[in-house]
Amino acid sequence: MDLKKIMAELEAKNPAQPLYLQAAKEVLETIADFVNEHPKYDKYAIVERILEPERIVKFKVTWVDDKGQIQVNRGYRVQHNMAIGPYKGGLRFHKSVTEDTMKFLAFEQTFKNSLTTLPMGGGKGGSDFDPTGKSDGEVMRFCQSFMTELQKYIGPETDVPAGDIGVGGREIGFMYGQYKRLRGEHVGVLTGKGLEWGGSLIRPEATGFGAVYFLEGMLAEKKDQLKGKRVTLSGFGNVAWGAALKLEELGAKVVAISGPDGYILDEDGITGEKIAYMDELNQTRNNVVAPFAQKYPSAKFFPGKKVWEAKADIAIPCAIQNELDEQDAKLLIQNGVKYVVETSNMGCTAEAVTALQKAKVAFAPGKAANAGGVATSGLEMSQNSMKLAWSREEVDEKLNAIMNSIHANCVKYGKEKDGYINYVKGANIAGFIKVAEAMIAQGIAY
Ligand code: 2IT
Repeated sequence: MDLKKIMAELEAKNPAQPLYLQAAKEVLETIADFVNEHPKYDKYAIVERILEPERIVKFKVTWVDDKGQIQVNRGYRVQHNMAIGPYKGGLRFHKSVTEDTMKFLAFEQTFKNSLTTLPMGGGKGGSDFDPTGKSDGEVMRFCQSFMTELQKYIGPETDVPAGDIGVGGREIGFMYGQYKRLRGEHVGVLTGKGLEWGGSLIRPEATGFGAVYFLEGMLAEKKDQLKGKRVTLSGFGNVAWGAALKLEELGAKVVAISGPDGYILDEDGITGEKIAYMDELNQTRNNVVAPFAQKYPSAKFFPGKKVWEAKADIAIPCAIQNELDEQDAKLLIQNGVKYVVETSNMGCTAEAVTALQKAKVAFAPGKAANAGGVATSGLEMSQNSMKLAWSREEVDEKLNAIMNSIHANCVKYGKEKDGYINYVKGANIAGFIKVAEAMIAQGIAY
């Protein structure tokens, strides 16, 4: 493959889509040598084909707010690649959502889902609807309107959405109810459902748990251990919450969390009821972490500052794309951070990743480290198909095994001559192989 030519064509074809171009470039740069060693991929134009989403649905979502005013939002579903299973991926409700955001996330999801070992293709959707400060009624009306259109394009064997930023159990419930009403079917069309109506145990915790299981693999690779390590997390959503729970259980000390308004440093550690409070704050959808310091005297709030300035051994970004830039990466290196587990999707800029890798910091990319969320969604789909529910232990054991397998695959394809593990390269190659082989086997279909 001619990397320069492909990137130039991609840039010309996707103007004003910097996120998609960033995600694509990172993958292309790391798989180029591998692809060139295997001429069949070029023969079947796999790289060119994988870069084009199979379908993008973009629609209008009209709803009425509490004041009786009519609001208009945009809805999206990018059905990126179905080679290895039905489209699968979350829905994001956030004011920053554009077609570019959706495309980059769906592209990443295809590789991530391939890594999980489960049969899931890649997709992503969402809306520029901003849940901040909205009432339950407003959220419900929005979700119902959104699903009224989306239901035309999804189904348990075609496309199975789930949550992402701004979409949790409440939103999944409202959307599931509307799908059921319109279609008259109680089927596994969404994951992240409530336990009483087809959901899986551990799904809410899964992304955070999975990231910590992946981190255990990274530590073991360096004959290191988690116990006693200082950890900084960004974000206080589902993902950071799940990570904090597992980190406490395994004896690490979370000293800082953050929100869009600044960060919280708590030298006593963020443990027990403080972790439950993280979830409470998240449920309000007010998008501020400051109240944490009012509630807990040991916690200090640093308004407008990024959490990466706190001293730590391990940093786990759990917020949003490009939340950690080159300057932050340099700060982490300076502060002695040895492991960065990117748990947000494309949480680090390309320059940040390069800086970390240059300094030989162990760096796990989101598509590997955060795959536990979608993997557990895959397990929810299995349980729905079998019409039964596994125990907490069963789900957790499977999640753990999946994360170990992803880690092993990253090491297999990412170990460099000097022993440093390039997890980005490993994840991209391992994710690519499965999708590419399936596409070749299925003929020139997509
Ligand atoms: O980014 C992600 O992998 C998710 N938001 C979870 C997707 C899913 O289908 O569970």
